[in-house]
Amino acid sequence: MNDRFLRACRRQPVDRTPIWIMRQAGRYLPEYRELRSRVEFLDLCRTPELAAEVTLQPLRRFPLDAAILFSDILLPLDAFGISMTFTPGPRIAEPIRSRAQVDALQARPAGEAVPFVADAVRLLRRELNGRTPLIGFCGAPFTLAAYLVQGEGKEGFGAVKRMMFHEPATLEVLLDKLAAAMVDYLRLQIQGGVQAVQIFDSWAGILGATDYARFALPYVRAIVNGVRESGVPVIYFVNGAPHLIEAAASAGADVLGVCWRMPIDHVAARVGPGVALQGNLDPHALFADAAVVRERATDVLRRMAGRPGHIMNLGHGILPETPIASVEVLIETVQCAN
Ligand code: 1CP
Repeated sequence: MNDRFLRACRRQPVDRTPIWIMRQAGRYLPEYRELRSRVEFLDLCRTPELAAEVTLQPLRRFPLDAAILFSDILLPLDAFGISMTFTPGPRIAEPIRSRAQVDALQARPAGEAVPFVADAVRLLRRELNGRTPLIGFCGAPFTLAAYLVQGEGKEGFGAVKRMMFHEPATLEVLLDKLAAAMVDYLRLQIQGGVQAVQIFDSWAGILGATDYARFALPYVRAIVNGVRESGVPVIYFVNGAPHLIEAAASAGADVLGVCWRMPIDHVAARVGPGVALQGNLDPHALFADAAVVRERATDVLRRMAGRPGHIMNLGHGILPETPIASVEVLIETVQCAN
């Protein structure tokens, strides 16, 4: 089995730097768009055979070192009975704005609410047959709350920040409930067979350091602690977070996913050797010529050369219009580098 990704998560020696790409299954692939033109996004996620198919699509094209389950961070909110649509971003039918709404939220077990996720994981483990490790994931509580309170994706997420200042205790109750539900959800994926999990904190960067320490970090720690017993490596990706790096590294995850904004060796110097790092090529670099893609990817590798525990990745999700040829150049560059 190709275990260089799992070895790098644990900061063990590897034959070369492993690579996978955040959001590698999805809209930049013509075969995804073709399938998606016939099937609604939520139906793709909720049908194990189709979710497994989309997960495998990038692996058929590229020699990636890990697969990531096809789903979305908001899917497990089904457990709270929250109804949503994707157009293409998520829209919550009734945004959560009041203490009464938060108090009324009660999670069903993930195994009852989203059994299709565990089924997709089991199917994938059979199909992958030990060739490539499978990553499961969830959203971090603050990022999930940002969508739940705002009702949709929106730069700034004013609604969750208003709740944070006006009704901090309400937000804390919501975050507590989300953290507990995500522990249950990740355990379901781990029981199904995922070999690593990533917690996506895409919006934590809108918080100042003091508020991050109160409204984001403790709930990520709760998730990390809640799955630690399984022994599965945990990756914590925080976006837009140069001001939060040391705090984020203290969440207890095995791997810190680094956004594209900082040179990754500067992050390494700030967090020390106790955590592996994942990242962090700017996703927009893939719109450049092959020579530039090669140069930028080599630069990231060079910055991490000799440091145990580096997983090559982008510094945020791959963008929908990304040329396939650039993805090929990126992967070749990593494969040939050491
Ligand atoms: O129409 C479509 O095809 C739907 C587009 C789409 C896709 C392909 C959405 C809606 N989600 C996904 C899949 C998805 N989302 C995956 C699996 C694919 C893979 O990784 O290979 C994952 C891991 C996610 C995670 C996700 N969803 C995040 C965290 C990662 C990140 O990019 O920061 C976030 C913030 C979301 C919310 C979301 N879901 C979909 C969209 C378009 C968005 C972003 C909305 C916004 O602008 O806020």
